[in-house]
Amino acid sequence: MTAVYLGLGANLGDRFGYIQEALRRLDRADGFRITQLSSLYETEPVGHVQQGPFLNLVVEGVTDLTPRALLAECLAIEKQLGRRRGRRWGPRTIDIDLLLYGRRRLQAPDLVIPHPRMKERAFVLVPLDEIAPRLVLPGGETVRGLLRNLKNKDGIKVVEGRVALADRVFGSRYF
Ligand code: X6L
Ligand code: MG
Ligand code: MG
Repeated sequence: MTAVYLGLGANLGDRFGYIQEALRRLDRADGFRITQLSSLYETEPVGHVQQGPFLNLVVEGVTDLTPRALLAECLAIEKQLGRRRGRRWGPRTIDIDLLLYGRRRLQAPDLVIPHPRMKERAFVLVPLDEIAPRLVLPGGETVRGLLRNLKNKDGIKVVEGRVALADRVFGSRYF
């Protein structure tokens, strides 16, 4: 069993509906179980700034899937939830990024772990710090340390706390 962290984002259509459905489908997938949710954040778009605001959160899970099998599951759920691949970094119904897989490093054409942009993204580091402040990355950095060095932590606000969110998505299940 390996501890993994996923980043979810949505900025098209019923953003919360897509996030909620993605969380439920991930948790139901064979070989993967959610162990913690961050709060839900509304965040200003980064990259292509001419698009609507995102809802973002980070999920902690445990898995006995390989990184590649877990990636395939994430991509399948994106597809089920209507994601269309348009221009790079364009708007999406749901994006599920594999951020960290234990302390492993992986560099393949279609899968790079740790996620190459996570270390400078407030919309990843702020929610990750909430659920795993002392987490150590493969390079030895802590999430808390990366966040301390981050220049721009603006444009992100909590829209629902983690307890209320977990209750809304998973009912009375205890994390
Ligand atoms: C220069 C060049 C500056 C590229 C930034 C930043 C590219 C972020 C891609 C960049 C650049 C990304 C989300 C988002 C995207 C999200 C919010 C990406 C991929 N995904 N903005 N922008 N949340 N707030 O999940 O992360 S596109
Ligand atoms: Mg992404
Ligand atoms: Mg992605």
